[in-house]
Amino acid sequence: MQEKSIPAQEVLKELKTKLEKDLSFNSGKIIGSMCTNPHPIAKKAFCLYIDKNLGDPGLFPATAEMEREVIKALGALLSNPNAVGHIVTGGTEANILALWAARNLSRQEEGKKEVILPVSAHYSFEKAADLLGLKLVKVGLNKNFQINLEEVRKVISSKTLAIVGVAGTTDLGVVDPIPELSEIAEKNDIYLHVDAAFGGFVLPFLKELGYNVPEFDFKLSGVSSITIDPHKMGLAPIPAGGILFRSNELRNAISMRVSYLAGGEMEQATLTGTRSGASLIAVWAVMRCLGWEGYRKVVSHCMFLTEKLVNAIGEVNGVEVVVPPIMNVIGLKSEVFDIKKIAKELRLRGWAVSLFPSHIRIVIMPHVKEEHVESFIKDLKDIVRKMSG
Ligand code: 0PR
Repeated sequence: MQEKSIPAQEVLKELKTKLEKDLSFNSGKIIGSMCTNPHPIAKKAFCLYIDKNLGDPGLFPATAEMEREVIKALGALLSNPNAVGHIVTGGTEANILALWAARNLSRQEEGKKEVILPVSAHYSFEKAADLLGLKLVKVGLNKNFQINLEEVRKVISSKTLAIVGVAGTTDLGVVDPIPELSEIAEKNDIYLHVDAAFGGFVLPFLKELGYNVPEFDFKLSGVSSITIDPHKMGLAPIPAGGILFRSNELRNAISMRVSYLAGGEMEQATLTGTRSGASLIAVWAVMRCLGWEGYRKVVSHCMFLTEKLVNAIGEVNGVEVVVPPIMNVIGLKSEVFDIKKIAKELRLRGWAVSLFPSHIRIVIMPHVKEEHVESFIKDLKDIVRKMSG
């Protein structure tokens, strides 16, 4: 950093040039990300209330009250208006908090260190296990890319601390059989966490839209906690993840009292101390502005475009979808071409797709418009045609 001050106007100009290389959601080229352009009201609210700190709720009691309102609303969306929890930095923190609670709840029971989860689970569980001294027991998938229940039953033992099911996997948007996992968890008295970081803001609306959606939430009595991220399909600015516990007793397992704060004594159950109130207020604002009706429309349009893309892929020789998509996540594979080469060609044409070991992931987020999908299809067809010739 230089010694002398620089006028703000100049710094802003500098920022503009320095950030030119970043992609923008508005370009429509980001077609493999789980984040999107935040809703305008969320951006506005975020900027207006940037100074709020939920780490000292005594200073910001109204913001803290709004967090309870958001959690109650998300709880209602997930079939439990009595759920408790927090808006945190993202799905990673939410997943860590869930396993932290599970570990603390079973602290008395020596040797309970294993977490059973599908190989498709997000890498945040690796971080959680490393931090918490837990061992991940990874289970394979069935032909529908869901956790293999037979294997789950086999690996359960007296060492099992928790089971994780995913409602909207990172790579394919697949939903694990949560009703069966819930039954298994209850029968064996094991903590069940559902990672609906992406699916939480999709599945309830798909259900209302008449799609055949499997149960995945607190309606299932074995579900202890759920991750649901507003900064993915919730149209909120980063950072905004969500962790919901079935009851206060579970949340209390990770809560601690802090007595010296300017706002007075408080108790906290998040990883971070100081944390953004603006994020939470932005989540509140976008939920209020859209209402469930608004989210339903967003999801409905994303699914319309997803289906359009799937149909178009069906017409391209040599490429196919990995599995018919349940939500707005599409896996693209090929038995004929090198999928990495297709990804490379797409990227050369500016398409920011995700690349998994054997497939390309496309996510039709709200910033992806019909013309973007059409132009993507055109490019895909062209690439495949050139590769065939
Ligand atoms: N759980 C699931 C099922 C996820 O898919 C993700 C992230 C997480 C937890 C962790 O959430 P945070 O990243 O909020 O901590 N899913 C996306 C992924 O890894 C995140 C992402 C978002 C990646 C935008 C790229 C991107 O441009 O693919």
